[in-house]
Amino acid sequence: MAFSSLKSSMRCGARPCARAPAKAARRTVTVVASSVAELNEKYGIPGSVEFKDGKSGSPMVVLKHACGSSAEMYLYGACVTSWKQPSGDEILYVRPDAVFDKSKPISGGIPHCFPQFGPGPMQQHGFARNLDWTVSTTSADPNPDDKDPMVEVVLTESDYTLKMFPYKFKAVYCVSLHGEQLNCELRVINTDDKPFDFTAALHTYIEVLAIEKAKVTGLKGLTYLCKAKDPKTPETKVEDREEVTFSGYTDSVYLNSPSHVELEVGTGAAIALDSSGWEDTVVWNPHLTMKDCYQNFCCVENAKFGKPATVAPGESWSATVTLSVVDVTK
Ligand code: TA6
Repeated sequence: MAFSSLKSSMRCGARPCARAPAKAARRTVTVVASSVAELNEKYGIPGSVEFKDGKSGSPMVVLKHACGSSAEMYLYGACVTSWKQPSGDEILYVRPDAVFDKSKPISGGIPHCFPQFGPGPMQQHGFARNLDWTVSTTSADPNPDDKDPMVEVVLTESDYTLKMFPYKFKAVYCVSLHGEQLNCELRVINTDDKPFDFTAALHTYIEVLAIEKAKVTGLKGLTYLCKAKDPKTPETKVEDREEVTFSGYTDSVYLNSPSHVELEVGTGAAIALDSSGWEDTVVWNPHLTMKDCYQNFCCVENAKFGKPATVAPGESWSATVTLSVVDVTK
């Protein structure tokens, strides 16, 4: 963790952008690449989009922006595990108990919850976080003033998913760097001949200096489901705090939250989440149930939970979030 230099990296040159525009350099092929060498051959853009073996040999993609920011995403779970500022400061958090051998979902970064946020009949947070996603396209703009690297991955139904979610679907996840900002866009297409419902979230783990110093703003006045006592029968409450702080186990689903929410991380910096389509915000800190690490992170999750998404055959649902670093001392 190197938040001490975080403020010096806030050049704020980047503009909010839900998704990178069409790029001049684009690599799209239809053949499924299985090794890192093949992935680089088919989709790699040297210096901007590179594939490598990550931990436990699990393939990952590294995005590098010309401004010096970077991001890493494992294809297993399409889990973004790193987003760094040009200073080298890491913004995301990966729990010390995280494993990368595909025996369980990666615990940290930005795991997917789809097609169930939970709790519910399916495994906790659905199956998207414990399946390999397939690369569909990459791009990077050769214009040196605005060189946005992007990777798009897809997940479709399989015998495994059909047992839990009996529908054909295509989930398309696009991750890009716009300057120092991280953009994540999820689109779920119904490729079946009957409608389906789902709930979803991006379970974003953000590193904090110390949980006692962390504050989430933008939630005052909202109705929330407090899952702290019993996640299956949450209590409905109304948030009266300007700043949500953490003095114990916290697991709250804020319904109809605003598009802009911030997490102050305790260093004078905040991580802003600007979203569209997600509708709800989940705030989670495990407190003493995870003694080894609860001090170091807070999850602020964009979710579609209160009102599940309903998608008709041939239709799609989409949502975006842009994460950026904000200087709250100014
Ligand atoms: O998003 C919050 C939450 O649903 C909590 O209820 C808690 O169970 C947590 O996620 C679990 O996440 P994990 O990645 O450990 O399955």
